[in-house]
Amino acid sequence: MQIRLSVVIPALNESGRLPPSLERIGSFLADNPVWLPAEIIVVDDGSMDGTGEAARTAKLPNEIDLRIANHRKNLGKGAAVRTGFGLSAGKWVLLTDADLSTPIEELPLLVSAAEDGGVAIGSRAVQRHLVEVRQPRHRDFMGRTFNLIVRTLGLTKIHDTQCGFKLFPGNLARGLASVQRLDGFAFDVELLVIARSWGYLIHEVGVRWRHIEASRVLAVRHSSQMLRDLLRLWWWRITGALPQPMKDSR
Ligand SMILES: Nc1nc2c(ncn2[C@@H]2O[C@H](COP(=O)(O)OP(=O)(O)O)[C@@H](O)[C@H]2O)c(=O)[nH]1
Ligand SMILES: [Mg+2]
Repeated sequence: MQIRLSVVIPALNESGRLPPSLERIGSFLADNPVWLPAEIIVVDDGSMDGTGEAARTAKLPNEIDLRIANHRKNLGKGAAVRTGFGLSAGKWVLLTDADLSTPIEELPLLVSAAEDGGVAIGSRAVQRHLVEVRQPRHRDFMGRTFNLIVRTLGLTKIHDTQCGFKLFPGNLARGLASVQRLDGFAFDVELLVIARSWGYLIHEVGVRWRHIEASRVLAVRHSSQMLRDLLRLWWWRITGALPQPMKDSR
């Protein structure tokens, strides 16, 4: 029977928060068996704290297959998502952060938005009152500036490309995995720009979200990498170097 849902979780040093998150996802899916059989793919991106082994301790229903991929060294969230999407087999692929800043219970909202075969992405910008715990001020500022640059470069009109809760048709996710190039945190923009250029609609959906401490994002290092990557993406776009649609991506 085809896997209905692949949940892809990029993980860096998540031995503490990952097992409870996996169990929460497991019990949500068990309560909503339309999603079964499902698989959860954890991509341990060169963690130093035994993230992969910790993930294996989570107790999950039998109809959920837990798969763990390892990068020997840290390659970045974009690279981890590429690995996870490439391994996925589901009709739908959900990308979620290990800390479940957006609770898994918001999945049905994305599903209804993606019913037309498009992509549905969680957003903190369309219904701001759904943000239960805001990010620290400097992160909020970084996020707004990043989005301003994304829009100024004409990459997309989406207001929040960076929320870690996105639902893709499975074939699209696998098509993206074979062409996506950015390894760092700007990969979300690249995925959305390519998907849009292949004709997929992108639906931005207000979801609940709460900031959870212990971020892996380093303000200076990651902002400069993200800026450089946005410029690369812009360049690929104006020079026609974005990937052509895959024949089987739809
Ligand atoms: N694979 C991988 N995942 C990462 C990396 N950095 C962050 N993550 C994951 O990306 C998700 C979001 O990270 P988090 O630190 O919560 O970011 P924040 O919520 O934006 O501050 C979590 O699942 C992290 O484990 C990385 O370098 N590689
Ligand atoms: Mg987080």
